[in-house]
Order: sequence, then C-alpha cells, then structure tokens
Amino acid sequence: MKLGWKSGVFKVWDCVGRRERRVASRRRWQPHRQTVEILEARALLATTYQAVASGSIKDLARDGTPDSIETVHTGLVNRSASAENRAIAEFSIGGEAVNLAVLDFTVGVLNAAGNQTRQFDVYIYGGDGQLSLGDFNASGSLVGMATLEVPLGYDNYRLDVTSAVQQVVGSGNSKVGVRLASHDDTFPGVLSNPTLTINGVATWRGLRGWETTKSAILADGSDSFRLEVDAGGAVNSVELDVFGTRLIAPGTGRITLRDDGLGGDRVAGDYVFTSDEFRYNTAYPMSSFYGGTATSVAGIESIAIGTIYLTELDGTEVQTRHVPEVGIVSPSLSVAAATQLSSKVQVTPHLVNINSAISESQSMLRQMQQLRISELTNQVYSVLPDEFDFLTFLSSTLGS
Ligand SMILES: [Ca+2]
Ligand SMILES: [Ca+2]
Repeated sequence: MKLGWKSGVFKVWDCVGRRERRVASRRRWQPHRQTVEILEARALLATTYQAVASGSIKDLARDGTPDSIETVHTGLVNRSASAENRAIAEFSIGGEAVNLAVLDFTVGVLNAAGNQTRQFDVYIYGGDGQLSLGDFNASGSLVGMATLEVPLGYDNYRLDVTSAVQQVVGSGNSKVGVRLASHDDTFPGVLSNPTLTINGVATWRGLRGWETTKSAILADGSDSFRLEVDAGGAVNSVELDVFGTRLIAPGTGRITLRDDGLGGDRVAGDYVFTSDEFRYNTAYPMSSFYGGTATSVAGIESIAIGTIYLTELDGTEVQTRHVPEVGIVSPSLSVAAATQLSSKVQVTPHLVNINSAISESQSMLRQMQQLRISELTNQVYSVLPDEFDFLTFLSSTLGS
C-alpha cells in the first residue's frame, strides 16, 4: 500500500449550522388578561439578489476606452498587452436599510494554459441595472481581490461589501454594480453565479477546511504545530475550543485564530486563520501502541485538538462536524531515510510523498466532478515503475 501527502491542502469539513434564533412575533389574543409582550432582538430578513445584468466589456486596443460588449464568453475577465475584458454584474436591490451586504461569486478558469495564479480586483460601483460600455471604467470602490489557482479549475469567493454598498445606496442609487478587473496581465477567468445578499449571508457554496501545520509533531515538548482554518471567504471570526491538556495549548477555552499576517499567520487577509503554537505535554506518557491496541504500531498517536467555531458575517455560528487532530510521534522512533525522486516526489520504504497544491485527494472525497487525481498518480508513475494498482492518498504537509 502506498500513501501520499500533499502540501497546502486543507482537510475538508462539513459544517453544521446553528442559526441564531429568528424570533417571530408571538402576539396572542388574551381574552381575560392584558399582558405585555417583551420585545426581543430580531434579525432583519436577509434577501439574496441575483444579477439583473451581467456580462463582460472589452477594450480592444487596450487604450483604456472600452469598445464593445463581449459576445463570446459571458463574464470574461483577462488582460494582455493588446486587449482587456472586465466582468460585470449589476444588482437591483430593494429599499431596505443595508446593515450588511455580502457578495458571493465564482470565478472559473477559461484557459488552463498560461499563468497558474490569476488575480482579479473586485469593485463595487453605482450601476444602472444594464450592461453598458461605461461600466468598464465606472468609478467605484475596491472591495477585495479574487485569487484563482488554475489547477483548482474554479473557486468561490465571499466578500463583505457592506460599506461600499451603503455608499451606493446612500447616494440614492438602488442599482449596485460589481466589476472584476485583472490585477495584472493574465490569462482569462470567468465570473459566474454572482449574488448579493443584503442583511444576511447566503449558504456558503465552497469548500472550507483546516489543517495542522505540521501535521505531526515529536512528543518532546518542544516541537510545535499550528492550526490553520480556511474560512473560504469573509467571516466575523474563527475560534477553537481547546480540548483537554494533552497538548500545551496557546490558551484555554475558546482561543481566537488570526488572519492579520502576525503571530504565525502566513498571509494577512487570505481568509486562512491561524492559531498560535501547540506542543505535546510531556507530563502525559504516550500510549504504548497506536489506539491502545497491542497489535498496532508503537510510537505514534493522534490527538484531537478542539472544536472549530466560525462566525459568519451575520453572526450565525457554525462548527466543524469533524474535529481537527494532530499526529504525535515518539522521539525514540528513528527517522526513515527519504529519497527525492523528482522535484515533487520523494519516497521512503513505505511512503510516497507527492507535493501538490490542487487539493485533489480531499476534493475526490467530496465531489465526483472534475476528478484530477491522475495529476497525482502520474507524478508517482513518472518516477516509479507501474507496479502498483492501488494507491491510498492522505493529505498532509509533512515534508513540504
Ligand atoms: Ca451598467
Ligand atoms: Ca491568513
């Protein structure tokens, strides 16, 4: 049996929602006695709007003046030295007060050749509910950036656009425009399925997940790991409710993960939230055998870390269905010698490590579409003989 690991891959979770109570009015006719109803806090009803106009505007000579409405690819966004397309979606929202505005959208890859990381700036502007050349340069607010990794095929994005939408509405305009423009010259992306939710959040449509970095530590009290949680888009907060004391945790109870680029968080504002360091608590001896079973291997264990809580932009809290665990390795185990067979593959006698960023070993657990596990198996067969009929994949960051 061969096992593989991947770098930069997040274990996938299923979220179970625990929606804050939306309290309905409980007025009842009391025939015999007047009672006073205590008013409770109640959430505003959320409305999710679909675009009333969408498409792409083309600047042919790339002189900054748009020339035509794109007729081949709806939602096309790209930029070269000689031409640029910007993707447009406009919404017509109701007259409700805007306390929260959440933009969700998908960007897909049109042409997998060319640059493998594509970045698109996202703007909000005052629109008119129609696709027109003026949308290409309409003055607006930069609200975020969508970074698309081409091997993923597509990705989903969520941005808190409250202040930008309030600005549009505050000027007396109920038509909200969204524009995606290439951050640099780039091969194309395609904007699809944009929605604008006012005073709430739509159900998250993408993958969320977590990983521990490292995925296993030595039980020596000094080796450490962090927990990273990919929220997939804007959220209010990510917290971890720490279990027990077998790990020396950076706090007790609920600890807050950060996305400010500090304290071990690798990138600020990428919606990957990071904990401070955990270490093994050497006050606890390790189990003699994995799982406490004498027939199992000695010197390794896994420990549950805690429960992840994620607070959506509207205050709704969700938690992971599966809790994150970390591997614990006895310092007395000897290290297996690894041989690097290619830039992305290394092997030990019982393990093949594949360095990849396409999240496929996790994605194949969750969806039957766009399976690209062959991109991993081909890495194996490119350096090893075709003698293995069954491969078991695990995601990890060990050895990255
Ligand atoms: Ca327009
Ligand atoms: Ca981050």
